[in-house]
Amino acid sequence: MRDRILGYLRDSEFVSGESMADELGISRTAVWKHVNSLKAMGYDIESVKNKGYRLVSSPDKPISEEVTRDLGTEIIGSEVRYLPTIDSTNILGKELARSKIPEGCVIVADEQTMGRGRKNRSWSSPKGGLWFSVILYPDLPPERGMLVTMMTSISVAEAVKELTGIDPVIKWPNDLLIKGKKVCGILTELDAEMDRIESSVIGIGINVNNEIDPDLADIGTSLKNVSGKVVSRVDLIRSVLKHMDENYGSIRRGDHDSIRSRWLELSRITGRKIRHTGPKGIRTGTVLDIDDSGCIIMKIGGGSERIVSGDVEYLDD
Ligand code: BT5
Repeated sequence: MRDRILGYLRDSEFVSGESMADELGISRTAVWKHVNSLKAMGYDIESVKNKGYRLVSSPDKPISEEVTRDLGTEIIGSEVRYLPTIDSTNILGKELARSKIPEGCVIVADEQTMGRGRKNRSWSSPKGGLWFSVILYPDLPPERGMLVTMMTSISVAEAVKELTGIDPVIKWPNDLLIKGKKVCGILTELDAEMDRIESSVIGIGINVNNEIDPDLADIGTSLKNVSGKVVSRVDLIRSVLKHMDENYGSIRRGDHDSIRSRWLELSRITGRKIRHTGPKGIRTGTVLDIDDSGCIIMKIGGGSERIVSGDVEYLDD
């Protein structure tokens, strides 16, 4: 009912409480209550005597009503659950994935109290940023799981470019950097059997208008810092979801190659000298390629090696 009232408000300059009550078959008091709950959600609605209600502005909050409006995606954003505060959107995402919520469900929060990075590192998630998780059930073997992270980093890079004109660089395996500083991190958590992925919860953290923790100022930045203006979080998440829907379509069609080549284009990693920290310790080498599973093929000494996990630093900036 509230959504329909919002629809009427969006469609015309002024709309009377009486006409909405008639069309919806509810009382004018019920209309008034719904208008008040929209106001409490952050919608600025004025009421003018003899004219009715007018929507002055919508909140830039990633609430379902704003994110899903005419989104036009096939899978991603099938449902959007917004919470003002949460421990971690990935924790709830994993619970919902276990209960087999329909694919494409998004959980988004204004702030996280226990935001996590890889290897249990913490992820600073204050108000003003975009912290969300997307649940997918990709028909892929576990060793191809990295493809969903790759298509996600491509999608965020495309959305950032669309909204700010800035081209972020993808850093293996999951970061987006602008001028060498991290603006987005991705944490993909897979639940897999031997031969197939059961579910994939893709956690995406984007520093949008939030303050960067002083301890992270040397390594992190926000879109507001780099663009010099406030960026709409609603527009940004909508754009990310649309790009993800398109790129996930490529994965579903079995077109893994277009993901790999787009990722290579946006990462410009080939030929770079890197220092890799992983299970075998710290080693340096040159990136020869990224394989179909998203692993780095690194030239080291006279041979080459496949890098599956760990952290990478560039040595030739
Ligand atoms: C990541 O881990 O980059 C994955 C971050 C994923 C965050 C999202 S938010 C929604 C969802 N829910 C969650 O709980 N998580 C996901 P990693 O590559 O391990 O990087 C972590 C490191 O980045 C930390 O150790 C810090 O050095 C740094 N860091 C922490 N918060 C940051 C921030 N807001 N911006 C830039 N760098 C940050």
